[in-house]
Amino acid sequence: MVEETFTAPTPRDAFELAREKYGVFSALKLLRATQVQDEAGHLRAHIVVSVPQEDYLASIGVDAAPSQPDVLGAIHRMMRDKGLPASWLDPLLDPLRGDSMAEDKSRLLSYLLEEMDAHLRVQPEEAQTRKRLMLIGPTGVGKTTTLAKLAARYTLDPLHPRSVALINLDTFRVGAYEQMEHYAATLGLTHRKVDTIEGFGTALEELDDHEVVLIDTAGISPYDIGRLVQTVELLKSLPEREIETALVISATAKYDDIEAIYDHFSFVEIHSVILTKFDETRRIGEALGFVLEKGVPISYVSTGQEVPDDLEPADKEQLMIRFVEELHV
Ligand SMILES: Nc1nc2c(ncn2[C@@H]2O[C@H](COP(=O)(O)OP(=O)(O)OP(=O)(O)O)[C@@H](O)[C@H]2O)c(=O)[nH]1
Ligand SMILES: [Mg+2]
Repeated sequence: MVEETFTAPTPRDAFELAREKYGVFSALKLLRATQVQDEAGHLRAHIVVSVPQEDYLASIGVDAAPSQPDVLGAIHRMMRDKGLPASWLDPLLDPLRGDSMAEDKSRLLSYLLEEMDAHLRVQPEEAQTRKRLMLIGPTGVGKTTTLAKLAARYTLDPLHPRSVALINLDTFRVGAYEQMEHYAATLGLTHRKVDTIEGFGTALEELDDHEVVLIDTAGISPYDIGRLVQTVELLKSLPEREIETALVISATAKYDDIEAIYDHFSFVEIHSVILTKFDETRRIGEALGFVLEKGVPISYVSTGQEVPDDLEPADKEQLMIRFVEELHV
């Protein structure tokens, strides 16, 4: 990496200058930004960026890679920039170095998109089956809202309306019971609050005649050990053969954070991922990259706060279209 300084009226303009010089594919990093006064007394922004060595050499006319421009590197950086992890990209791109395909941007792109399409998994919605579904995940991602949307979706399904009951394992947060009670009352559903392992088992037995039982849990922050221990005990007590778990993740989260959340919940088998807050990001690559890497299917996608409208079963084609659209932004 080489450090280079750019000066402009604002830090943003200065960074734009760097982008103009090196192109949007260059992995520029902002190191420092300071404000200085020029001779005429005007405030100017100085920024220092680090520039990849080969880009810097190319900018002063020294070709560090005499054979050809690094198309493969550019595609790698673009996909990284859109959120896909290097751990997924490298095994696909590294073997192509030296291959003629590595010089062809559109072939490389189609190859990666085909690989994504081939490996991205979605869980089809099965309208007629009995279901015991528990939503788990960090605080505030939209577990309870999604649960309410699912409850409405299953209850009001025009082809296969199902009897739905709700269980609330969130005994931690003030207002959690009321939030769920509100949704249960709106839809006319049975609703149980449970705070012990025995109570959980009893509630499941009593609700056995319902086709669908949706179970809400408390959001757990990775730093809340007490809550984690209690929730682990509850989850471990499950009759596992029957209860399906969906990990709820916000599509606005960064890859590393999603990974930390996933590891955090790794004590329980995760059957699918529900992605929320799709309306709040233009960068779904982080979330898609994560499910690709883990091979876990996406079951639903939440696209807003409206209950029950803003929820869709995951559709691979739609997800791919959205990702491709984001490549051009
Ligand atoms: N924009 C947007 N907001 C959402 C979406 N899903 C949920 N929300 C909002 O996110 C906030 C938190 O939603 P909850 O359903 O209470 O989240 P939770 O995961 O149950 O939260 P805890 O129980 O506190 O862990 C609410 O304001 C929801 O309306 C979504 O897809 N898009
Ligand atoms: Mg909740």
